[in-house]
Amino acid sequence: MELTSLITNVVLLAIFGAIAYVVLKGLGIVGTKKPAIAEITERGTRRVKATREHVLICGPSGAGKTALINYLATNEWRETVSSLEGTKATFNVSAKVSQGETNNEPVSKTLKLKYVDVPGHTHFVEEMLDAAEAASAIILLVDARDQVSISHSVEYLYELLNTCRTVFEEKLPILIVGNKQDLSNAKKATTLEIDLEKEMDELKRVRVATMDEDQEYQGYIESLKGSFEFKNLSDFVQIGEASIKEGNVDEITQFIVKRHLK
Ligand SMILES: Nc1nc2c(ncn2[C@@H]2O[C@H](COP(=O)(O)OP(=O)(O)OP(=O)(O)O)[C@@H](O)[C@H]2O)c(=O)[nH]1
Ligand SMILES: [Mg+2]
Repeated sequence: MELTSLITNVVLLAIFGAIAYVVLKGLGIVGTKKPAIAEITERGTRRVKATREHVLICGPSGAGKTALINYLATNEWRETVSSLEGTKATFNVSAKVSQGETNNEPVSKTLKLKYVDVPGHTHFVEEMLDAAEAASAIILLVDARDQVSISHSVEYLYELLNTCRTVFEEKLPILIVGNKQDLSNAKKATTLEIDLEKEMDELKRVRVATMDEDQEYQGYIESLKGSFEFKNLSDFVQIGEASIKEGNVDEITQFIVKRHLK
């Protein structure tokens, strides 16, 4: 008799426990999994935990993004037209890199990686920021002989450093490339650097003046006290040169391979 009532009590307790768990789970009190990506939609307040599985190629329209992705994939130069949508592709990229401190002889390394090229039009900015937050490295292309392209590239850099909290806090490597060095009036990396710094200060002035007072998150550029200087970001932002047309992409391939070597 006693054994029967004990079993009955255990069964009743189990049923009660199960009902309580279902009710508490429904209320979100128990059993809720911590999301990998915080569910706050405001980009600046969100830090994205991503798998970092692609190299992002971004920058203003006409800078040479599609030309670069084609060249890296095929080793051949092809004329391109402005893209209407992004491109995703996986292919091998090789570069000669030095190994460690004891052996200075550069050796050739080949890595298979995924690449994403996001078109340089304003309606792709959100797509570009999503791709940037999940990237393992970022290549920001600029048409180095075009002042408009240089000004627009600063807007991209502003978004990457100021709006993408993940990019700045995780110091995702960024290579800014002054492309079209085969053209006589293309700016070299040193001149480009000075130009970009000046343009960034001007853009910061405008953006801070029009900033929303209730804005929760202040990005790197907005919270800068003095002038914008690349030397303060030298641990993850570099400036290089290329001529995709002439196959001069060594700085780009070295950047990619070095970044992904284990
Ligand atoms: N002279 C020269 N022209 C280049 C070079 N790289 C690209 N171009 C040309 O620049 C133009 C724009 O190149 P794209 O690769 O289509 O530019 P994009 O950045 O993909 O532009 P969107 O798709 O509009 O965002 C094309 O006419 C290319 O042939 C280069 O190194 N030298
Ligand atoms: Mg394109």
